[in-house]
Amino acid sequence: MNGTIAYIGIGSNLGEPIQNCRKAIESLSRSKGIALITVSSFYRTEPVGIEDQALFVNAVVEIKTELSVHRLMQTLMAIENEMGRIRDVKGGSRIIDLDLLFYGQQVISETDLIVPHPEAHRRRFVLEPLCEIASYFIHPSFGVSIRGLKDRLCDQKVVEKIRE
Ligand code: PH2
Ligand code: MG
Ligand code: MG
Repeated sequence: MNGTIAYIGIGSNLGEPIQNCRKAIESLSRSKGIALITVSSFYRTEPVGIEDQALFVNAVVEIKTELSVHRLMQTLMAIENEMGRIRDVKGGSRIIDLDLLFYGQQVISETDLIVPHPEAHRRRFVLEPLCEIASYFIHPSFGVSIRGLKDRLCDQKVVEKIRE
């Protein structure tokens, strides 16, 4: 498949978070115009932002996609909705969260679409799994590798690989 390499952040802290993440990855792999390339380990992570909520399970996947960035976003949201995602409290508990972290080297700043994800470089729960599968990837806004960003992180929240 020709297409663009993209990275998707996956998170869940409701119900069965590991199962939810697996199910979302399965749905991604079945989606038209998306080829799954690599899946990181799963990580148990302390909540960032609203701290009084359950621990998250987070992972990152690398895909290759023929979809435009807007179509890809629609696909991610459709999977979230199919899995019963309820959008109430911003940053609150969720059955599944699929965030577009990077879409090739594109930098997009529209009212409803910001890529790279504006928080990606500040979050250990993103950079630890991402570094596992794409340490060499260059953040298009900063010109720094994922490894470089991870080494400079201020976020001291616990991010622990789940041994399966
Ligand atoms: N997602 C958030 C807010 N806080 N914390 C962790 N550990 N993992 C997440 O995926 C997460 C979060 C908003 O999307
Ligand atoms: Mg998110
Ligand atoms: Mg999200």
